[in-house]
Amino acid sequence: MVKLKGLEEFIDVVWLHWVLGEKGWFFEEVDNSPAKDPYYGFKYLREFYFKADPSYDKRFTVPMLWDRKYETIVNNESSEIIRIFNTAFNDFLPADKAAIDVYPEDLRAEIDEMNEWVYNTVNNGVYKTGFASTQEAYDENVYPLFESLERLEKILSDGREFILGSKLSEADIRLFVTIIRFDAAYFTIFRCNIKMIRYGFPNLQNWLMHLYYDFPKVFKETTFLEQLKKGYATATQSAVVPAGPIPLMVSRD
Ligand SMILES: N[C@@H](CCC(=O)N[C@@H](CS)C(=O)NCC(=O)O)C(=O)O
Repeated sequence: MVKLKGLEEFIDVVWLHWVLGEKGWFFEEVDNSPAKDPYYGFKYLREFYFKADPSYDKRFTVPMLWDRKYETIVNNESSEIIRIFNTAFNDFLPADKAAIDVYPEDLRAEIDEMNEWVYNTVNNGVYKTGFASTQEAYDENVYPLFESLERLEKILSDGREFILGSKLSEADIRLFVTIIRFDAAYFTIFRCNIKMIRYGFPNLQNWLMHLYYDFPKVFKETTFLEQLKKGYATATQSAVVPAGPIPLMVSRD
């Protein structure tokens, strides 16, 4: 959203290390993470949460949107941060960027309806499948996940450019972040392995490649496949990173 709306001047994106440590997310001079956070010199994400509220006792999650002026957390819910970025800076943006609207009036009902099942069975579905500790819980989630992928595959079968037709919308952004991780991480590490996107869902694969390769600033350059693969491998019991898939992202050539 920062790249799509051209918010770099207002929003500084600071990356944490891809390892989820014992004290939660932390900064470390590895890949694109700095050794410490550039504003306070914090080592851990939790330090921001405690600065905002010393009695905070919930999870220390990313993404976390911090207000540098008021020195507090604005929001830590990705779906809400998408909506904030969609409009909050419009008055300060050039006309072409201000005009970008991923939640336009005419698509709101469709977006809301889609968010409901896509979130429950796909975005969160991969986690419910991956962290299932019983066969029953796994079965309860893996089949609805793949039913939804089939449903998305069918939606895209009329050759439309984006999930809801000819306009890039919130539905694409929310789905992209899960589908781009699918073959690289969820298929193996979360046992979401009925089919791979690249071999089993040609329309979803084409849609994914379209976003990734045709809007590189927004999607390709903000995706760190090697890092996320290592991150998911270490987040689940084992530090061993599976070798495949090779290539990690299918090339267009
Ligand atoms: N509602 C949040 C959930 C965020 C979330 O669970 N983030 C995970 C990483 S994908 C996290 O930071 N987990 C850290 C932890 O549970 O300690 C959102 O989607 O923005």
